Amino acid sequence: MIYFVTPDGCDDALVRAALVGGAGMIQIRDKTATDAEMVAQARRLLPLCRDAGVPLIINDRLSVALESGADGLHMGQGDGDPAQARVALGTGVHLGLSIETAAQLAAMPAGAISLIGAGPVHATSTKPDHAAPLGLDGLAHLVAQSAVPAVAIGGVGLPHIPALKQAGCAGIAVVSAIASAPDPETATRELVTAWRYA
Ligand code: TZP
Ligand code: MG
Repeated sequence: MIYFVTPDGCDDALVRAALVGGAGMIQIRDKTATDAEMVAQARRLLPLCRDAGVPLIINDRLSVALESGADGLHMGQGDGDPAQARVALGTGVHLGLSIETAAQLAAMPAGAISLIGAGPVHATSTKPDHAAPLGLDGLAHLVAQSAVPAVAIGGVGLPHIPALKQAGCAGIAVVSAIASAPDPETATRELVTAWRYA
């Protein structure tokens, strides 16, 4: 599964291209938008995502996830208590959590979490404050320990797909492999095809 995570200030056309290209999940991640802007963007994108049968997830902001009616929330390690977020979201709503180390995985309230974003696999300029890269071996080790499905994130793209699928990942989460591609729709389609046949 190819999970498109938006860059800051993402316009709707880029999300549309990822959907048309076959992305299986979308996350609105925008460190520059106001809550109101994120709610408005989520409300515009929800009908497109629903048509495509693709969950729309909000990064970091529980209140935005609740107010917009999005399909779920993705939390980082500094974004509060996932168990409390689970109570607020209710059962059956997607809740993702970023996992950077084995200690974080061990401390995770696994029953509250639908999916982990494990990484960064590689260094990436998309998230300047990222944790130490795990490398493919570190990532594979984390995924093997995880009780919940994992997507790999951080500096990943087409060349890494075979190893990441082999490691047991449920998919890859990407920003620049789609957002910085000359043709984001085609780039998404190539990732989807590569994942399918890896
Ligand atoms: N979390 C860990 S690395 C990262 C996030 C949000 C950024 C991933 O961006 P890219 O461009 O796919 O490396
Ligand atoms: Mg966060």
